Amino acid sequence: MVAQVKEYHKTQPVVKVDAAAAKLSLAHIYVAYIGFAIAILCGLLQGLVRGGVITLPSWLGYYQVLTAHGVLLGLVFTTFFIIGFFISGCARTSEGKLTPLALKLGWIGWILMTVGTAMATVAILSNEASVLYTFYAPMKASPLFYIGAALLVVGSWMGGYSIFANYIHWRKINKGKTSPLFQFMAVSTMILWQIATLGVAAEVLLQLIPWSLGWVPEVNVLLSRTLFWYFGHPLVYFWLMPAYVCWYVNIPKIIGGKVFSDSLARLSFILLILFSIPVGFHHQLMEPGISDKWKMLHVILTLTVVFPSLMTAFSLFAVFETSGRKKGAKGLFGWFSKLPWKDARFFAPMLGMLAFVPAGAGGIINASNQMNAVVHNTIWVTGHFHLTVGTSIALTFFGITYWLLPNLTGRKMTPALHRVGILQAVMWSVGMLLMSGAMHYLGLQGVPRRTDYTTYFDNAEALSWIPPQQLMGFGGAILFFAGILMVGILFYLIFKAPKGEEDYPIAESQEAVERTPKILERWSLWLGIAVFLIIVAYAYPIYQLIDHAPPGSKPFIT
Ligand code: HAS
Ligand code: CU
Repeated sequence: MVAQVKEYHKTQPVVKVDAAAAKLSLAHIYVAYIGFAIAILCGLLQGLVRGGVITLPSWLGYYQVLTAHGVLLGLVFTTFFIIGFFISGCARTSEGKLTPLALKLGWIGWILMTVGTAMATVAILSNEASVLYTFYAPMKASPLFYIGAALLVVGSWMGGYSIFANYIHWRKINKGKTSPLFQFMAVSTMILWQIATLGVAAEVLLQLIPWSLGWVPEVNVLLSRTLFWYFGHPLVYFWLMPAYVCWYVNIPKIIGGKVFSDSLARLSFILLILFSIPVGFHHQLMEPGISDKWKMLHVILTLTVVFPSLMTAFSLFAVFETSGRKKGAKGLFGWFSKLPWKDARFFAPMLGMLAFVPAGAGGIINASNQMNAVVHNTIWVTGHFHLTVGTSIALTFFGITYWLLPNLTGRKMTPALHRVGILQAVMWSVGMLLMSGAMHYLGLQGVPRRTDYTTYFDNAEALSWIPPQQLMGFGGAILFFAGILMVGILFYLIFKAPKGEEDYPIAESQEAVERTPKILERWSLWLGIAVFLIIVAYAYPIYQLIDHAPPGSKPFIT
């Protein structure tokens, strides 16, 4: 192990992110993990309640805890982590620093996001916003929650502008050159986020805030859900793309390889921008009021957006195999044993990639109209997203933390810490395997999602669901301890780990980047096609939802 780490440092130059960029990045990572720590406690409580092990005290509601869990992990941990990661990587690929404008925008964004998060958290903790992370109308939260969510989004736009500003500057001083792959990918992700969040911004600003302030009595529920899912699907790609950045750009360097193809990596990100927005109806396949034809179109586009993920899987295998063969691997699978299994920076994301194979297959099941009828609104879907975002993405973010934190704080990941990191990843995976496996199984039995513990008046069938629900709770408990271990590693990395220099791994490309087609960076073209597809997929159905709006719904408070 020590030899492996030493060997790595012999061949890799150590590059530092400067103090100003490091401070901004760290500020994001810290808030991310504070959200994470509160959320995993909520997760433990939910698991134990659903497993029938505990009942919550009267002052704490199940849906309140569930909302805190979903919002803090799905919206706060992810958004803060992603922007913090991108900011550091953009600095790392711009000779270690960000432009003054990028720094300023980044800090404005961080302040807005943090204030927004605090407002939404207060609303949830005071039981004024038990509406879950999807905040479906007509469930109503206090205006504080919606305004907090809006600030979080606006702040994240500023974070995006910071990344754009730095990228524009890079291209200005490097005229005619192909931009660094990391920056290209960060920009793509933030462009996707810009377009996607317009939907939720419209929903919150035009519908939910006026309604929760009592300015309008009723809300068009179907329109609000459609605007939400216009945002909600690309939201999951906003989580996925940073993990892909790690898999494409960071992991090859860690395993001593190169990016398989710079052009293919860029193309996959462009395809993700084009196809991950006009697909939101795959979350509404079972909803009335949207015609089959439009649902069909969204299903076809959903199956199209699978391609960039398959391209990613292909190029990952190619990187693993070529770097393994370079190290002398023989036979069909000899490369497997050449991977640096004792390096937590590789190990945790690798388990994430493995989980993404069944997770992606589950997604394709969900997207298939007839099968969606079986799984929709069951706890299968909860199983699906704990395998995607909860396993693949979370484990990748843990892996990123193992080099990012020490690189930014001037400390070192010791061999012992690598071992603890590997233990953490194994515990997290085992917990998820049990919990998400039980959820998938229960979903097929028809067990609903988003429900408190109940035996349905001791119905025999519902009673048979309890043992798997206990398994779910058991998995949740393992996850909680794995989460605590992660927070422990984080504290150790911030305060205790030995001082030293940790590399920020950025791989070179196997082919000369000059050969990357220039058209891949012609943003006006890709934005134009994206807008066209969005208009085709959404303009008419939204017009219909407004034109044929049923009577609005009165608020409902859980
Ligand atoms: Fe999903 C519901 C369809 C991907 C997250 N999804 C959700 C919800 C969330 C979520 C949070 O069509 C619930 C929302 C809610 O609260 O209601 N999903 C898909 C499809 C994909 C997909 C088609 N989802 C994701 C990702 C997520 C995520 C990624 C988070 C990050 N999803 C759906 C549908 C629903 C849904 C329906 C609605 C269900 C309902 O009825 O409510 C695809 O993008 C998946 C493509 C992925 C692949 C896998 C490629 C594999 C790779 C790994 C390679 C591994 C290697 C290592 C190289 C085809 C890249 C292997 C090594 C070895 C040694 C073997
Ligand atoms: Cu989706």
